[in-house]
Amino acid sequence: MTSKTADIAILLAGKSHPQVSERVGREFRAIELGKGGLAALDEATRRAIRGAAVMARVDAAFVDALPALEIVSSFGVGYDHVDASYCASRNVMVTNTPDVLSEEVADTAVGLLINTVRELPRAENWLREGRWKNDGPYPLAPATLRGRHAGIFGLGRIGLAIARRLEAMGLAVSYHNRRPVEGVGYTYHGSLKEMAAAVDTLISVVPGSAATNKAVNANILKALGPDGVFINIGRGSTVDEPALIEALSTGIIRAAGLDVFADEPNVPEALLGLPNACLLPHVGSSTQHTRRAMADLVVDNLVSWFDNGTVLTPVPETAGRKRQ
Ligand code: A2R
Repeated sequence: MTSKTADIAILLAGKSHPQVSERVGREFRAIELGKGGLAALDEATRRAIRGAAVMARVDAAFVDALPALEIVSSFGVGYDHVDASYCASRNVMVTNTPDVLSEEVADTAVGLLINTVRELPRAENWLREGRWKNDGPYPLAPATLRGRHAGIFGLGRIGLAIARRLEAMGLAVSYHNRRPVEGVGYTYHGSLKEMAAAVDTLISVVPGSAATNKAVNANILKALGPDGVFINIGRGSTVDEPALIEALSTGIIRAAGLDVFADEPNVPEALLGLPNACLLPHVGSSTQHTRRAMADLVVDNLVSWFDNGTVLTPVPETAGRKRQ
């Protein structure tokens, strides 16, 4: 425990990575948020809390309940569970954990794409169920990655890591962001619909936000077309899930690979029943290696804030702010 920060009260909210709990406990005065939530903390404790390491929802009520709160250090690159605009309005710094997970998530995206197009999980089940021995070889996969054209919805840090992999695998790559990215050679589309119509493989890796909510809807899936493959590695909220189920059930698109869902961990029964849906339980960054790096960044942001008044990875809403 360092003498400088040992008295600073830091709230651990949500299911913390063990390395976050352990390091916060070592560097600060850690306060675990129990099942009773903030209401279960006594007033003196609530008033003492100056930082929060979170894997939980942070809304206006959360911020208002902690009058001395200076910083919310969130685990994960997506921070749609944190009301960052409200935090900014209350002068509360918000940080996330970008970059350290980009390559891992890109690996998962490519694995999910291959599994979806080439039906590898189904082929493995064929073997495990004894069907190779009894019924013969697994049927030839109707789809291939050869000749595919991928459209990346959200060519940011993770999107670029996915694009580099797909390029190396021989796929054509296009993208849609609100603005073109300088210095990349991939074809830019100013509208998602225009891109969906131009490609046959749509990969969503945009953050969850009001602007991206259900952006991948029936019209986009129709534009993607009957050979279309949809991969979601970003946020479940970016897709109209009933429209996706309809598109997969009726041949509007060929297949989907999903790592994220609208209401996790509740995956719609209709999706579970679809053979052309390849489903993962939100494992994009889930390796011990990468989760440790994310945990370290959560704590490093807190340490830096209370040491020198700046952070390593602020979210855009609070970038450039310093501790008063
Ligand atoms: O729109 P831009 O030029 O700000 O580009 C960002 C793009 N993006 C959008 N594109 C179209 N319509 C929107 N409404 C929209 N909002 C954002 O998504 C940018 O290129 C990309 C996000 O990239 P980064 O901020 O670098 O995030 P990173 O690290 O790639 O992670 C993406 C998401 C996370 O937020 C989690 O939800 C998930 O992947 O793990």
